[in-house]
Amino acid sequence: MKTISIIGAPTDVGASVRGAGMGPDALRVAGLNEALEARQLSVIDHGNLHGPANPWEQPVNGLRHLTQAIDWNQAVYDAVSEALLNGHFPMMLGGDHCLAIGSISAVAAHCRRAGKKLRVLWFDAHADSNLSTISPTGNIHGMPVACLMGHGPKELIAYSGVTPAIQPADIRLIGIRSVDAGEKKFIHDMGMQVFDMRYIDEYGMRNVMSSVLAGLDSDTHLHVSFDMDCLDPGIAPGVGTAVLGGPTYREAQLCMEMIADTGLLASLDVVELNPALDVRNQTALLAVDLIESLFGKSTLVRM
Ligand code: 6HN
Ligand code: MN
Ligand code: MN
Ligand code: MN
Repeated sequence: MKTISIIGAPTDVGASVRGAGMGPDALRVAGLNEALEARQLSVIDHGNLHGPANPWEQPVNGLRHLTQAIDWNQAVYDAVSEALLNGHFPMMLGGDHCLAIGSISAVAAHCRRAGKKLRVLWFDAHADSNLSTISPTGNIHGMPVACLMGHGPKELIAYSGVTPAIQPADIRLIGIRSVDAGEKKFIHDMGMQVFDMRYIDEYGMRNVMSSVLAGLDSDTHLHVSFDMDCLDPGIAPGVGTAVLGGPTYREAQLCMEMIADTGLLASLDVVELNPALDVRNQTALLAVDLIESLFGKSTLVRM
């Protein structure tokens, strides 16, 4: 039986809007653990990690709350590493998206140890590929993709001792519709594969998912980093940086179902849920619904 290690990381130090720190408990209140158990998974909920409070300061040298982000990501890195060493499936509940630096750094180190290939699917309205020199906000949740590829403050890019943690070819960005000018250039310079909303409109989600899942084999560790603001705000209002024009409910379900079909999913981040902006916890309930599909629940009738 697969064991899921639930790791809560209740902080919003990387975000522009307060509230994402309440994400882990909102997901529990929405029935996450019970839903996983109903999928015949064994669940160990490690509770919430501890870290520095949000001092709510202005950016310094283009980075806001750097020391706090370093500490939180160290805690996430350690917890995700331990789960992987124990043979468990780490599920990191954010918290804002800067925490994926620690989470994916741990996953990448595990892949190097185990001789596995890594594929990261980054679902987001944003590209999260900012640098301190080009970011319009200085918020570190806008920078994790760049940090993971070795572009960022030294303490944030070297958790495993190996920099960069991942290569541009290891990651696919999906659902993107809000990219800053400097980010666009960085994405092109790095040669990253981005499946933006225009691409999804033109080719359809099925083709997009076929492309992002192409080339996987039994030696691949598949990691999903799911920013709840990827979804259309009409169905997911509980996020701090909502952008119109995201995937519909069914498009999102199809993503999850096609990932489940691979049988390769081995770690997950669920981030940017902001209960302070949610309506009757509906965004958390939607997250749990999508996670059930990620673990094989399906509306499929045909055999
Ligand atoms: N997220 N591109 C904007 C910034 O401030 O860098 C927004 C980033 C949002 C990040 O939602 O994880
Ligand atoms: Mn443990
Ligand atoms: Mn994000
Ligand atoms: Mn986002």
